[in-house]
This record gives sequence, C-alpha cells and structure tokens, in this order.
Amino acid sequence: MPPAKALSLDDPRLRRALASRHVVCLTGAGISAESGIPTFRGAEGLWKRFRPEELANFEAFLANPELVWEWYRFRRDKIGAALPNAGHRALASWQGRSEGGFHLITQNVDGLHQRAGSTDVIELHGNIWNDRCLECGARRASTADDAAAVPRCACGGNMRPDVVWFGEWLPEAALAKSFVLARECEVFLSVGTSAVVQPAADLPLLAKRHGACLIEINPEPTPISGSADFNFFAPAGDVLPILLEAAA
Ligand code: BV8
Ligand code: ZN
Repeated sequence: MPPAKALSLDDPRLRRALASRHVVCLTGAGISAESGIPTFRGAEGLWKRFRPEELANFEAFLANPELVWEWYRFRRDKIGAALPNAGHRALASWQGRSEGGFHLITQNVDGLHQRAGSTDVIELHGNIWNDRCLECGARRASTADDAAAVPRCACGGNMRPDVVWFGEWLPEAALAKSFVLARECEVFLSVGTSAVVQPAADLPLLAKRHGACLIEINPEPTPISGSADFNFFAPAGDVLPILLEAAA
C-alpha cells in the first residue's frame, strides 16, 4: 500500500472542499466490491476469469449470443442478490442534502446507486437490467421470466444487454453532460475506479485541469493518484461515510 498523503480531516483545504456545493462524483466497480460484486481488473476480477474480448464486445455477441447472455445472466444473479453498501448510501445522502449541488456519474451497470436512493444517476456504460433490440433498437427492462437463451423483441429481433461494450460509443447525452459537470465542478471525487477505461477516465483529470479539487478513494494507486489533491487509500465503504459527516 503506497504511503497515504498526510491526511487529516482538519486540513482546511479538505474541509473547504467538503463544504462545496459543486461536487461531482465518478464511481467504478470498486464501490460495488463491498456489496460482493466482483470488479473487473482486481485479483478476483471478472477479467481474470472471463476474457472481455469474448464477452464484452459486439463481435463476441454476434459470434455467440448464447454465451454472452449466459454471462450477463450470471452477473444479473449476483447483482440481484447484492445490496447497496455504506459507500452507495453515503453518496445518496450527500446528494439528498446538497440541494442540487451534487452529481453522480457511474461507469457501473449494476443499478446499486439507484437502489441506495441516488437519483439522476448518469450511467456512462448503460444498465445491466435493460435489454435493447438489435433490429429496431427498442429498449425494455429485462424480464426475469424470459428463459429464452437469447431474448427476442416483439419485432422478432434478438435482444442484447443495454450496456456499452468496448469499441462502442457511450450514450451521447450522458457523456456530454459528464464533461460539462467535470469542467464546472469545484470538487471531483473519483471512487473505486482503476481510471483506465476511456473516455470516463478523462473526467477526473479534466476536472483537475479546470481547477477542481480532486479526491480519489481507492485502496490501490491508479494512473490519476499522483494528480489527486487528496488520496484515501482505503475502501469506499469506510471513507465515504466519514467524508459525508465531515461535509455536514
Ligand atoms: C469508446 C461493459 C469510442 C459493460 C465495459 C481500441 C479500440 C477501441 C476502443 C479503444 C481502443 N483502445 C482504447 C479504447 C477505448 C476503450 C478503452 O478505454 N480501453 C481501455 C481498456 C484501454 N474504451 C472503449 O472502447 C469505450 N468506448 O471509446 O468509444 C470508440 C468507438 C469505436 C472505436 C474506438 C473508440 C467503451 C468503454 C466501456 C467498455 N465497457 N464494460 C459491462 O458489461 O459492465 S468496461 C468495464 O470497465 C466496466 O464498464 C467498468 O465500468 C469499466 C471501468 O472499470 P472500473 O469500474 O474502473 O473497474 P476496475 O475493476 O477496472 O477497477 C476497480 C477499482 O476499484 C480498482 O482500482 C480497485 O483497486 C478498486 N477497489 C476495489 N475495492 C474497492 C475499490 N475502491 C474503493 N473501495 C473498494 N472497496
Ligand atoms: Zn425489435
């Protein structure tokens, strides 16, 4: 574990940052780790057991839609059995009392932020609970009782999980809003992300370049750790409730 920068909640710069009414938070898979959902690149990560090239891209889906759906159903089962953790709840509380001064952007597709009470969550990579038709583009909430190996649309087309795969564009409005928020915020929290997947990984540094105080929460260092004003090398579920209290 790298030496944490001398951290004290009494630091006046940190206290000023926590009092800000222009806070943006970007989360990644790490914030759901304490809910029992595997991350992608960690020691027990999904990419250690499954090859993303075979599962999280459009060509893989066309080649073997049954296998890709089997993987997403496996993940839906794990996510369905999981509960939001203290980190999710702290972010929902922070938003709840910020009178519009707190925005949440997530790379996660698990929907746990919404289940914790966060609203207007900007989902950059889609949502695992929704399906989208390859033929007509119709979107629908997944139907758990849809036992077909590859769910079908009313138009007869095959459905795919409504998530963003590698090599696919992110939802335009969500990404555009995220860049505006990153440029305009006073404080940017990067929580539980390895900060390697683009374009989401650009957001923390964009905020920093526009004068924001960058706070990173991650037990491990990432490519943006050196740029952060404050690093909390600890689990999000431990740190976020403490920051929330200090921000009160
Ligand atoms: C795009 C699917 C434009 C949804 C995912 C070559 C060709 C094509 C594209 C590229 C290319 N080279 C680069 C790119 C861009 C590519 C990219 O960035 N690749 C990287 C890997 C180099 N990006 C894309 O393709 C994006 N689209 O660029 O479109 C385009 C279009 C056409 C052609 C070219 C470009 C699409 C990116 C989205 C891909 N979809 N998943 C799903 O099934 O889930 S990726 C996957 O990574 C997830 O979506 C996830 O959200 C995302 C980021 O990962 P993290 O969330 O950060 O998770 P990770 O496991 O990595 O890290 C977890 C962290 O948590 C760790 O640091 C760990 O220490 C920490 N942690 C653990 N426990 C805790 C904790 N932290 C706090 N508390 C804890 N308790
Ligand atoms: Zn259709």
